Amino acid sequence: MINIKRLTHRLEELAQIGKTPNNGVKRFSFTKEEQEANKLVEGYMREAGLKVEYDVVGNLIGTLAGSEDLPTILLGSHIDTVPDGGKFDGPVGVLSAIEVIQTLNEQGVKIRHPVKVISFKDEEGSRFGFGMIGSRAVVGTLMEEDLLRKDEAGITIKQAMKDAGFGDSPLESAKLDNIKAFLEVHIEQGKVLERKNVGVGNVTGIAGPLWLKFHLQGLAEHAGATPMDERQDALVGASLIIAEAEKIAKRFPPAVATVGKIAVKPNAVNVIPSDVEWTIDIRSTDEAQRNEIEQLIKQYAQQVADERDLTLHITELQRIDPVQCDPEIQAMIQESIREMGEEVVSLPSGAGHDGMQFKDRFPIGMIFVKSINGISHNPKELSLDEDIEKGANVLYYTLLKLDQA
Ligand code: HGY
Ligand code: MN
Ligand code: MN
Repeated sequence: MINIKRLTHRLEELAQIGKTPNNGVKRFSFTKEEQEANKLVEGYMREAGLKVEYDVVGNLIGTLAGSEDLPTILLGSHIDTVPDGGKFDGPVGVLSAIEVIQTLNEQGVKIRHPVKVISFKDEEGSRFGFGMIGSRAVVGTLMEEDLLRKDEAGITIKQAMKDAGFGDSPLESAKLDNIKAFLEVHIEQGKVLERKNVGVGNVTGIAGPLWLKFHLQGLAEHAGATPMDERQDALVGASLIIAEAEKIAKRFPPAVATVGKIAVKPNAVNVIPSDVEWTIDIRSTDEAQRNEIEQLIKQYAQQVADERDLTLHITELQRIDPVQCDPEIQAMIQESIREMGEEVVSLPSGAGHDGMQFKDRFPIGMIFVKSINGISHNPKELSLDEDIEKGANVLYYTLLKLDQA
């Protein structure tokens, strides 16, 4: 069984890096906080007996040689965060994987397949509005033009990558071949496990996020001197579209749609807004359903723009297909949960994860750890030690089953 004291101590130590005033965590990719966090995780990987390296995009990779010449098993998650995130989203997966390898080495258990533990670069997409840079690179779908995306200071991914000491060889050099499967432990970030009163769960599939940026252009005019029926008010237009997006999404449960970011220009009390930019994050485990929601929102937005003499531009930021977790790996996870005397609960993931990038390339499996009150992407994010211990032990037993398969 894994050493939960060591695992939770490392979680706590990592959470100190990028700490925010209200006890959250902010570690954006290619920043000094994230680099510092990578250094710490490198040390854990070495202590676990992993050979440490970085690839061209800055994925931190710990490798354990297998006793036989077989395809590689990938483990891992991410340590980058949303702007004011919790300390469990990502690190629970990276540190559980390291803990499992360290435990196996301490027990002298030989693993047949080579194993790579990866801390994937920029899973969240918080800094550049384009996520999963590391997992895309690992399967060769990260393109040069993707690196032209900019953060709010106008710095491109390419520049940030270079400034952090990466990016000095072709992107293709990050591609990993001959992979058997990918296994990830992650916090649920929802309320299902809590409602079912279990600490861990088997993930059946991952909802696909579609991120769109809406830009509505009207005309800046004097707030006092412009009659109400002669305005081209971009913000009133945007608010009608945002409210309708929620109504549309509610017609298609369990799909979701979220407006998370908005910017108004010129953003002055006494000026009618000329420009509004906002994002919509639409998710469903059913791609056809997600496409229907997308079309309905876009049609309504164009109708509002036409009626109010506004100009509408919609940019696609990212479109990731929903993915099913491999049935055989799910069975191994369920068996491991049963062997630990826990009730088996299977559930889909509303949140996106790196495993989505591996769709149609190699099988994936995910193990969820209960989130208290289902809160995540928030400093109040919390998972209990006993549940984190269960998640890491399920990973331990599942890895052994996968290694024998
Ligand atoms: O957006 C997501 O679902 C994940 O947290 N990156
Ligand atoms: Mn995550
Ligand atoms: Mn997240």
